[in-house]
Amino acid sequence: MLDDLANSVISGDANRAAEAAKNALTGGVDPLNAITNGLNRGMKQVGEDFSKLKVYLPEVMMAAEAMKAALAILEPAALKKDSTSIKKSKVVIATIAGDIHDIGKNIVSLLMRANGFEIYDLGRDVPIDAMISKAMDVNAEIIAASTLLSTSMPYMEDMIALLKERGLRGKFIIMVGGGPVTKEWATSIGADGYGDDGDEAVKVAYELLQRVKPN
Ligand code: B12
Repeated sequence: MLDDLANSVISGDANRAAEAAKNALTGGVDPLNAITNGLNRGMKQVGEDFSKLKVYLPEVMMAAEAMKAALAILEPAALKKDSTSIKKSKVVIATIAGDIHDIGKNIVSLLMRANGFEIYDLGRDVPIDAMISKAMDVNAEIIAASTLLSTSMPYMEDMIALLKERGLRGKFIIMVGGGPVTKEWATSIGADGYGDDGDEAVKVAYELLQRVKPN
């Protein structure tokens, strides 16, 4: 069933992906497992094929549509998990300015939500000022920024600079992630945390909430 999910993304077939997602749920596959070890695996393959010019942008777009169709079915099931025992910390998350990639960010949102965080997802191509304003409005503990484009990475650094300029840096935990972002780079720009995938994002967020207390 996990292979079927992966292959539906690779073939860019949204109907097949939705069907595979339904089958996974009725077959008792944990929805988060279906996302991580099924859909993500397929998209990783598409990314590799794209880099090797084995597939082109239209195929990637179809793969993205297939992934979204399956996620729409798996997401409600993933959120049914009981997470009431965890304190609801508020997270403002977005794909940062200039970048429209949102599949990874959506998965991070989903996993954090499934683990008890209260998520304010601002979408994609979001200006840094809008991220900061929302975090102030809802009194968030964490701002999480995603990007898959190296050309948008500097906005993460700009966001931290803007927070400092406004005397707000200590108020928020800043987490960054996405394809070209590395742990080393995150440290170099003064972010508090980095995660390689959705599971790590959740783990790091928990750790940071205990270690770095926003004031
Ligand atoms: C799907 C895809 C698209 C889709 C996006 C659909 C969508 N709605 O997201 C479409 C077709 C629209 C697209 C468009 C473009 N794309 Co594109 N795309 C990809 C592809 C194949 C897969 C990305 C993906 O969804 N991966 C699956 C998800 C699950 O993984 P992920 O995003 O990495 O997220 C995980 C982790 O990174 C982490 N994470 C992510 N965010 C965060 C945030 C935090 C806080 C934390 C802790 C963790 C975290 O957790 C996630 C879940 O596990 C990649 C190839 C690749 N190798 O990544 C190229 C890629 C990202 N694209 C690329 C490019 C260049 C583009 C375009 C500019 C192409 C063009 N010429 O128009 C445009 C973007 C235009 C723009 N202004 O944004 C390049 C980027 C190169 C770079 N480093 O700058 C890549 C790497 C392809 C390549 N090899 O050249 N793309």
